[in-house]
Amino acid sequence: MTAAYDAVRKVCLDEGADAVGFVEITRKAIAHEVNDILRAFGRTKTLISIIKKANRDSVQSQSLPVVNDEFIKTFHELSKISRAVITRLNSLGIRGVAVPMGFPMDLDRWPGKIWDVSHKTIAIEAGVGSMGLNRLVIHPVYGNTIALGTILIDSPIDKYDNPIENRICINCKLCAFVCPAGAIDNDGGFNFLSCIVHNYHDLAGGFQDWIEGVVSSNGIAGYRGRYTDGENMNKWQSLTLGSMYRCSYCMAVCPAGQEGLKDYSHQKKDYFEKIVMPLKAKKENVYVIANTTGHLSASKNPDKTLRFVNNTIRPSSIESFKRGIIISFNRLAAKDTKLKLRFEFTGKEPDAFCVYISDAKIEILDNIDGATKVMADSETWIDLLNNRTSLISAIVRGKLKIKGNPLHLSKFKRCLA
Ligand code: B12
Repeated sequence: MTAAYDAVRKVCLDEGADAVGFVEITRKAIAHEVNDILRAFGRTKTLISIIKKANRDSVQSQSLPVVNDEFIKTFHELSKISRAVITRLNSLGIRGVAVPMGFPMDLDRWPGKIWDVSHKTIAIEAGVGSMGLNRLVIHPVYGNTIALGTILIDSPIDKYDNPIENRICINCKLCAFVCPAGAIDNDGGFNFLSCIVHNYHDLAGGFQDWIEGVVSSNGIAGYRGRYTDGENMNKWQSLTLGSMYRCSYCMAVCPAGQEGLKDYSHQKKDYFEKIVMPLKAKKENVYVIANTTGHLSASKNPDKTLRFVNNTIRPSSIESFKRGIIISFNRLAAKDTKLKLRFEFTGKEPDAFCVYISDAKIEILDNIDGATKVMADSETWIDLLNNRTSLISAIVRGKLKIKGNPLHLSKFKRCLA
């Protein structure tokens, strides 16, 4: 049965969605997502991108409880709307599932792709909004203060949507200016690690580091020397209520979209003073990994107190190692490094790829000339990265061979956070 675009759209809007768009499962631009989509709902024929707008004034508040309460409620509302849409569609003979807005995610896949559907990718394909410099989807009217959801249904639709042609981001770069952890580059780069270790400090981003801090502290005095009582209480709050972000400033300051531009276009100075500067100058802890761009950026702002954390995103597979190289790449440490490495893995997870580091940038390539070759058993390599074995032991056991300069491996390690 093919469902009618207008009818399904009306169901979504009637149930409280603020915008809706449709994407077919066969669309090329989402091909890389299809396996995970079908894992979530094997009958998927159509993806419905659905959004709920948040109250912009709450997101722009300097009070984190106000901001976080707004996030929790908006996410919750969107979940409720998605469930209600499915119930209505069920009565029309259409089956479907709603993908969670954020958590719960499949943490067995950590640190791989733990989410099933990238709502941003679907929203963009569904023409609901376009990507901003801050890596958030911006709706033409409501801006980026929106929660995104996706409903997977088993029915094709008689019409599908397409991406918006014009960019909604106005390139004001306020998001890059206000980010306390330097995660947003003026040229469109995004430093995932800087964002997650600070913003998600009381969530997934800081959890393992805290556990390891607890275990390795020397008694109660050692623990108290490491963590303040306020930090302990923030952990309690986040574990109890969920979604206790430490930031969201990149979303708060974004003026793009019709509603936001009303506040911004004719009174930029006022907007800067009332919305941007209070967040930039807010006195607070910023969590950083030492000697990374996050550290450098936070240390330039006298209103921020630096708190150092470790990178606990450790690969559990060759696939997550490959992704992790990009995520953990430390531009600061790599600024004078030029390196070509070729990895060849055998055993449980065979794979081969090259890593090229130059001009503080990293690339993963299929082939490269003149690279130092690292040939390893895949499980041994993961053990090595998790300190469960040593390089010497791996070589002696014949599980790892290096062809070329062995020092290149330690040079490579120094380029990762
Ligand atoms: C992973 C994730 C994050 C990560 C990475 C952010 C990112 N740019 O992708 C972190 C923890 C940093 C994060 C932070 C935030 N997030 Co978030 N996040 C997600 C999640 C689960 C998937 C995002 C995704 O699809 N990325 C893939 C592509 C499309 O994104 P990308 O920017 O092109 O590429 C980056 C990622 O792929 C990442 N990456 C690459 N490999 C890996 C591997 C692992 C293990 C991880 C975790 C990430 C990762 O690095 C890439 C380059 O930076 C979605 C929920 C969902 N299921 O979709 C919410 C989502 C994107 N987040 C959202 C929000 C609101 C936020 C925050 C504002 C939260 C907050 N209150 O502070 C911040 C904003 C930070 C920012 N400027 O992006 C909203 C966005 C709404 C909107 N208007 O677009 C979403 C859609 C949740 C929702 N249902 O509404 N988030």
